[in-house]
Amino acid sequence: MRRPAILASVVVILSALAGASPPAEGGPGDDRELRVGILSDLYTRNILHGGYHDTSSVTILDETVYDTVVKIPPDGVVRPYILKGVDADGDGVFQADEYGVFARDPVDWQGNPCASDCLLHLIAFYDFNGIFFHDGAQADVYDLFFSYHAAALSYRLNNGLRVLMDPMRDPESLGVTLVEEAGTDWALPLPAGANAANRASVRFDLTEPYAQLSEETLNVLLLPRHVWEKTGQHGKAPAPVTATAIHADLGCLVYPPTASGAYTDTSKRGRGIPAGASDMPADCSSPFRSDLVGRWAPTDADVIGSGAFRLDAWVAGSHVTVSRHDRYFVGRNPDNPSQVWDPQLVTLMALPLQRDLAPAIAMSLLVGFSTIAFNGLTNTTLQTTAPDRMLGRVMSVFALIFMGIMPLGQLALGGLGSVFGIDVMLFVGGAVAVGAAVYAWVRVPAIRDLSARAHVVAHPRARSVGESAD
Ligand SMILES: [Ca+2]
Repeated sequence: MRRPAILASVVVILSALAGASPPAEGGPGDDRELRVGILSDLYTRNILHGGYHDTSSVTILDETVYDTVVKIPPDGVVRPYILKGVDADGDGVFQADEYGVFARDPVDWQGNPCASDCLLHLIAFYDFNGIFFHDGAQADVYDLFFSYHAAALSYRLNNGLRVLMDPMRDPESLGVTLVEEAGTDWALPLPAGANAANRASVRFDLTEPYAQLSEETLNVLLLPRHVWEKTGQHGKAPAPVTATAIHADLGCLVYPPTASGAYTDTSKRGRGIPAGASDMPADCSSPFRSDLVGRWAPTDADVIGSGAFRLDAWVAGSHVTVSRHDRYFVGRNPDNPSQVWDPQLVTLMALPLQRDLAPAIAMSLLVGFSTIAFNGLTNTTLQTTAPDRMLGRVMSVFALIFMGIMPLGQLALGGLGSVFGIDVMLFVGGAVAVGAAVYAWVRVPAIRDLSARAHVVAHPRARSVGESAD
C-alpha cells in the first residue's frame, strides 16, 4: 500500500533483513549499531494519525517497526511471508503449487475457463505461526481484519482498498471476509510445532478487476488489535498483559471470534462493526471512534508492531533508536530455531546475493569504468575505421542502435525480471555480454590488432589517421 520512497528506506529494510536473518556469526544479544540518515524528523508515533505521511515516519514506522503480510524485496517480486498464496485454481483448497501465487488462474481446477466475475473473488491463505508482536502477543487473523478496516478508515492507507469497498469509503462494506480459521482448507502439511489454529483463509471480493492486488492490497501493514481497540493494552492472553488503558476508549472496530454481550451472530466475525450497531460485543462501548484515534499520542512503548525492529525511543528533533526484535519470524519457530516452518522464507531471508552495499558500490565503480571505456573505444573505432563518405551514415546507425535499441533491451530485461527476478535477469544479461566479448576476442582478431595499432584496416584514410596518431 506504500512504496519504498527513498534510498534510506531501502537501507533500513536491507539492514532489517540482514539483522534478522540467522547469521553464521552473531545472534540474539549481540549489539550492532546501524546509523541511517533520514531526511527529516518523525511527525508522529501514531500510524493512524491523519497527518502521518512524512517520509521519516513511513521509513521508521511503516517499514521497520510494523510489518507487511507479504515481502517485496528490492527486486520488486512479491514473496510470501504471513500470506503464503491464494487459491489460484479456485477449488477452495490451498495446494503446494499455490505457494507464492498471488493471482487467480484463468482456468479453474476442473479445466474450465474462469469467467470474468470469478477473477473478482480471491481466497488468500495466511499462516500466523511464528508471528509475534513486540509485546509478545501472538498475531492472528483478527489483527489482519483490524488492519484492513483501520487502513480503510485512513485516507493515507486506503488507496488499494477502494477496489474492495462498495460504495467507496464505506468500511463496513469492505470485501474482506473470513473463510476458515482452523487451517482445514490447507493441503500443505502442518510443520512440527506449529498450530493449525494460526492458519486462516480470507476471501477478497473486489468491486472491479485489479491487477495490482498483490502489491497494493494484499501487502497490508499488520497492526495489533489489542493495542488499538477499547482502551488498549500491551500483550494479550495467554501471554501476560503488561499494561492496560493506554489511551482513551476507542471502541471496537471488528466483530470478535466469540459471541458476547449483544453480539450473537458470529457469522459476522472479522467484519467491521458499523456505526450505530446495536449488537455490540461485551466490553465494547461503541463502534470504533476514528475521530479519537488520530488524537492518541502513543509513548515509545505503545508503538507495537511485528516488524524486525522495535521502537526504543524517539527524541523529537534529535534521533530515533530501534532495536532488533529477536522473535522476528524468518521461517523458523522463533522459540525453537530447529523447527523450520517455511523453508523458502529461510532461504529468502538468508539470501546473500549482492544485497550488501559495499560490494555493490565496488561493482558499480567497475561497471561505470567499463561503460566509459566502451563508449570511448566504440566511438574511436568507428570513426577511425569508417570511410569518410560513409562516416555520417555509420555514426547515425550506431547512434540508432546504441540509443534506440538499449531501451528495448531494458524493457525486455524488466519484463523478464518481473517473472524470474531482476537479479537473475541481470546475471543472465551479464553472462550474454561476457559471451559476446569472448566471441569477439576469439573470432574477430582485428579488434586485437586494432588495440595493438598494427594494420588497422585497409582503408587509406584510416591508415593515415592511424599513422598520424603515431
Ligand atoms: Ca487451490
